[in-house]
Amino acid sequence: MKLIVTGGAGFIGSNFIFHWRKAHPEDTIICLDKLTYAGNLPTLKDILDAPNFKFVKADICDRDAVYNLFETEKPDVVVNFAAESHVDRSIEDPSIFLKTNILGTSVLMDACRKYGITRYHQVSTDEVYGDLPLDRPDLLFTEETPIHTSSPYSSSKASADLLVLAYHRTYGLPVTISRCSNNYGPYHFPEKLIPLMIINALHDEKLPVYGDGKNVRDWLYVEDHCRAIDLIIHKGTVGEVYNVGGHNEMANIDIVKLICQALGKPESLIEHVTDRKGHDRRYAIDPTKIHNELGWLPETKFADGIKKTIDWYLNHEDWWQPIIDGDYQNYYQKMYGNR
Ligand code: NAD
Ligand code: TDX
Repeated sequence: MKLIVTGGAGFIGSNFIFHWRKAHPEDTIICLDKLTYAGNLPTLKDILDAPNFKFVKADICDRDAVYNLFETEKPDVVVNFAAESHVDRSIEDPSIFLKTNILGTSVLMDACRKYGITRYHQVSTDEVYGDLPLDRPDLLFTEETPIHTSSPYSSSKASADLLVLAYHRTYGLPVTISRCSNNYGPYHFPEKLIPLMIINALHDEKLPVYGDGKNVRDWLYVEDHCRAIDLIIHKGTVGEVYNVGGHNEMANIDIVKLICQALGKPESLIEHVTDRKGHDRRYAIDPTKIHNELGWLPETKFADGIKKTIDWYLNHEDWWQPIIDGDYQNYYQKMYGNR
């Protein structure tokens, strides 16, 4: 099988490529990535010259580049991870989110229609369902929960999902969609909660918790997400949406305290800062469908996954130091300077 994996130089896409190469070594992967601020070619350094792998620097919005690639490579499967993925950046400036996440998705699907594929898989998010109240732990997101978005990011992802389903109904494109909760693990870009807190704590810098810190996210180890997408591609039903999550709800403040404890740092580093605009209160996924229909279950317990993740950051300063030495400094000043 030949796959085009878009966004494969980012956090989940790279982990997915590593997963797939191990699980299906006979398959060929072409990674298409624009290498935005969030894309890191060094993440893929060990496989850049490997057999059955190719890296192509291109923008999913560039129709000519995408069509050329499809014409040359004739992929069987397309897995779309490419996106602007950070909620805070979408609040600062939505425009690139609309372009990449919506228009880019449509360009990829047009290429799939034109050249023919056996599956187009869209990597989506639980954020398309909006948020849940903190005082109703019985409520979870199912695939039937209405789309109800809060941020420009989640609105762009929801728009893409609707387009994907429209291409299935209108043109018969063989699509599937996964909507996953918050991932964590190796190669997570330092602007996101868990890596940001680990790296700041290592430098004895303030740990900026938005608002009261009681917002809840449902954390899943990235490898478990990758296995879920693999299963959906192999066994999922075309036209269907699958929620992916591991029943692991945690308040942000508890995650930050846990990181302090694991690194032997004082909780006095924690600083409550101005809340994120429109901040979703709680996400919680009901994964019954993917469990019952495809037999998926998460394998990594949070206690083990967070330990592995912290150890990974401790051992891979060579990966994150160049990132935080670059444009990240300007980003950090702009986002956190006046908070
Ligand atoms: P990321 O920001 O770490 O990586 C995104 C990758 O896409 C980068 O390599 C970037 O260079 C590339 N990219 C961005 N714009 C592009 C374009 N126009 N053309 C080609 N490549 C482009 O993101 P991530 O956290 O790995 O998320 C991957 C996907 O999973 C996204 O679609 C996101 O919405 C979804 N998702 C993420 C999470 C999470 O917790 N991180 C949870 C659920 C769903
Ligand atoms: O400095 C911070 N302080 C803080 O309190 C940061 C960066 C975040 N937070 C809070 C905001 C959220 O409640 O932590 C929580 C997690 O924030 P992010 O890491 O930015 O993730 P989130 O906004 O939940 O979105 C993530 O999960 C769903 C991904 O970035 C999305 O791409 C995915 O769709």
